[in-house]
Amino acid sequence: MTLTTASRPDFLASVDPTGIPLDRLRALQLERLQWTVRHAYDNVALYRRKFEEAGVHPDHILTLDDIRLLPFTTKADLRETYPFGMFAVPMADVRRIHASSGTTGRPTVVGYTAGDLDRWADLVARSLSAAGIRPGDRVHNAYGYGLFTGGLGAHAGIERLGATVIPMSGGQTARQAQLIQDFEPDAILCTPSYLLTIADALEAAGVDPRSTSLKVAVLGAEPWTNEMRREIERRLDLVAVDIYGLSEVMGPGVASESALTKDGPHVWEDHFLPETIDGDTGAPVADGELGELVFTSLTKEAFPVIRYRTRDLTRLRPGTAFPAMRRIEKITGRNDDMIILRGVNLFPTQIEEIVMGIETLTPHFVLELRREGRMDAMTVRIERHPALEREVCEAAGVVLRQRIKVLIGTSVDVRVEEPGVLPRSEGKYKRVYDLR
Ligand code: DLL
Repeated sequence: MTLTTASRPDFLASVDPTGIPLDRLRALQLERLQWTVRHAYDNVALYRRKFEEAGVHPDHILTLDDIRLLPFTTKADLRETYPFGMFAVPMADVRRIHASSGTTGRPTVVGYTAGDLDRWADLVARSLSAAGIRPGDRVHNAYGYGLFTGGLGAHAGIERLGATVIPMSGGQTARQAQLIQDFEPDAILCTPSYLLTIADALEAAGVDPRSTSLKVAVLGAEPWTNEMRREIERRLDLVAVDIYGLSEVMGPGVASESALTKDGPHVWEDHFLPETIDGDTGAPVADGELGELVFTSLTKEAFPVIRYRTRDLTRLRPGTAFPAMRRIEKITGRNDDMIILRGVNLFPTQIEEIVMGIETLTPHFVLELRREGRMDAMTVRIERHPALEREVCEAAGVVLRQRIKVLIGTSVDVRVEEPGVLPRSEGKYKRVYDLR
């Protein structure tokens, strides 16, 4: 057990994200990368084995670019070592465990030391502050509490910021709508799709969603487009910003957006080193090019991750609101979400973008995939606008089908449904139903 931080208690501490010069940040990253690689090698059998197989040793990491010598880590590695095999500290030093259910197979399990929880709270507080939330504000937290990192991760950050947390969790939507009216929160944290469900519930209760006390929404945990952002901002009269994270790397607050620039989440690079790679070959792609996002943690004690492949697709961009910290472009989708329809690749967010561009349509849609004979077929089932005539909505459905054909290059069916027919989000929304 070599936690070499004991003699240097500030070694893993956060920096001022606004003011840090780039050369200082890069020097700090290198020092922390070297510490992380050694920590993982010394304490996690799987990392030691993979490093040895790749012929690489912690002593070989002399520059930040040397990270490319290291093997990638994938979800399969986490499954192989289920449940605690990749923890790098004794279990007695683990203060909390989270797990993601995953769609197939065993869940992935992650752990945190007291120091990890402390840094996580700092980073969520930093993210919320970037979103414009201030000490003393009231924050309605509708991310799910429990093994999911969203609820408890956001919770600690709200408290750390000095704001007041309303720990709602997900579900009981009518009650959420009621308590938003009664407690008058300044900000809400939840998935973008769930915020739409809450807006519907407010309307169902006879409340104009634009009339609430909410001024800021910090939304993440699922892909969403800038078109959806505009719809949410219009419908609820607030500022919506994007927060990104994943449990394997920490949870919410790996990267977050500034309310001033709203130009994609800044990666908190004092704690995480991002890379983008070609998903097929693993070769690095240049900043600015589309690739799979890969993270190496720089300060995690219980669960260090080395070159973890997120499956998320994005581009790295230069920092703006936080100049030294690179941004990620809004995530368009995951490798795993990609639908291949008769040879054409498409992401649900592309459909979302088109739907949100047609004013007479609602954001409530799902995609159904079926097999017709030897061909795959996709139906977009979309609810009609409750305030509009059926014919108007049917016409909008025809426009949707034409735009999908032109912009994505594939023919789909569009079925306009009655309001309230489709399932509503209570957290991460399931948009695609594969019935093949
Ligand atoms: O969803 C952590 C989180 C909670 C982030 C609350 C933000 C807010 P997981 O359940 O492990 O963790 O899922 C991680 O969700 O790899 C992305 O595919 C997706 N994701 C998370 N945030 C965003 C975002 C949490 N802002 C997976 N935009 C990630 C797009 C996101 N996708």
